[in-house]
Amino acid sequence: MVGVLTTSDNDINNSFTYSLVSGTGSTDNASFSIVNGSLLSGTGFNFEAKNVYTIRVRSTDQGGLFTEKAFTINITDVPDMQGFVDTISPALLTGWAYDPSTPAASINVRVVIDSNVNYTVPTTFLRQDVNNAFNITGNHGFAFAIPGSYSTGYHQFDVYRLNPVSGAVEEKIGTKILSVAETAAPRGSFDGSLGSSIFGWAYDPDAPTTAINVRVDIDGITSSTFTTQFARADVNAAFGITGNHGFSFDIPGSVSNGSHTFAVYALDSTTGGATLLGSRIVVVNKAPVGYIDSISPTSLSGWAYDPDASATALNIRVDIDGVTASTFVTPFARADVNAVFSITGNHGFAYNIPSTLAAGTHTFNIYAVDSLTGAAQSIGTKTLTVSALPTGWVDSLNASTLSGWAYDPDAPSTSISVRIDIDGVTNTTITTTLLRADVNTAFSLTGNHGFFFALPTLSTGTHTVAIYGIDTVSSQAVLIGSIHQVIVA
Ligand SMILES: [Ca+2]
Ligand SMILES: [Ca+2]
Ligand SMILES: [Ca+2]
Repeated sequence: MVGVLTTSDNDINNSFTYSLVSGTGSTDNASFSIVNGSLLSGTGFNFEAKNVYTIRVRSTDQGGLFTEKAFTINITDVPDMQGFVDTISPALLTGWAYDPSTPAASINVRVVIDSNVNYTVPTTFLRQDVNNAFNITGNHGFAFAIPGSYSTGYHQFDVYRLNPVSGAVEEKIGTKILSVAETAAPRGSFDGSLGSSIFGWAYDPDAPTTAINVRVDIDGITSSTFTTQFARADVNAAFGITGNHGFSFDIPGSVSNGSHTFAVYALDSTTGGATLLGSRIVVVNKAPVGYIDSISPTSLSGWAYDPDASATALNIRVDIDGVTASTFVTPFARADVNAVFSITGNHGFAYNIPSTLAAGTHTFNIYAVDSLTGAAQSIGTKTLTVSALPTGWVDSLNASTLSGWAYDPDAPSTSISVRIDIDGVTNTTITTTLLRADVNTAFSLTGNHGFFFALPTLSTGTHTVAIYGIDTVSSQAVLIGSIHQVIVA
């Protein structure tokens, strides 16, 4: 706007409208316009090209009476910039600059990127257009090869003309914005599912240190969007990146049991565009839970149930030393377990440990079999050390006495207990208190391993006598020899 037009009139309360009219002084009317009483410039002015304009204006009152006047408009000079930034591309920033004190010489400009990094760039190219416009000579064009690459988004390039002597900034000659477009879609993987969660990784090559958003669709419906949560050292190493790019997503409890299609998308760090990382069928299912309560040389007991079928007995598998030894269905109710978990049905088990296990330590792995998937879920591991069983010999037995020897290979210097059953009823338990040098020599033993026992008076007739060695570890009674018959006349 050049100015506001007013009119003086002896009448008060008049109003006026203005227009540009032909006549004396109307030479430059075409360079102006009048809107609502304001004089507006129709073109840009250049002091060097034309610095005086004349126009003719008519003021008309509400009654149609008018007056006209010619105006002279002087253009004020402002210093021209001795430089300009013409173009920017991802590779190149171009422009020109010269110093009026040395108009034939090349000078330097300073390029400041994102108010941070700066470069000094010489004007090395001939710009004939510049030279013509300013009536100068020499090379005043510059072309700055933009170093490196810039992350997606906007970057500001400010350019300054430098004093050819001091190197100080003379003036800013322009600013350009470099818009770095999206270059790469996210990468990642939907690795799989584990229990009630799915997991994988994702990153955007345009922002390789930044966690990005991941979207999970279940059966075609978006379930959740979240950010990659933790570092995946393997991924970071493989791609030479840093930051948190791993994700784990807990399957919502509202998803019903059974097979569902899970599709996982990585969302671009800039555009938000979705890149499919993978689609998998995931069987949503809760694993069985259970516990091994105890193990003894003869029995292993515990309980298990599948939360998806909590009223139903389920299969138990017993592996001994890595080999499946037995599978069975939980056969009896455990009132305590049912009460704690508010369930019903038979979830208790007691497994009879085979008597044929060799001496030594054995590992028992117990699995509960998922009611839906059939997958074996470990509910615990126990070890059991099976001792070597006692051995011995009955040297003599008659109606009044018996003698012999017995020892436990696990305790070769220790006396052991010997139990004597008469007619199927335990009569007494004695200890091997007698030195048997022959036995010690024969079996490389020390200590006392012989026994002698005076039988109680037996009634007339036939009686059975059974002699057992008692294991030092398990207290298992092992028959020595066979069950003997004694006939009392
Ligand atoms: Ca991207
Ligand atoms: Ca289940
Ligand atoms: Ca033993």
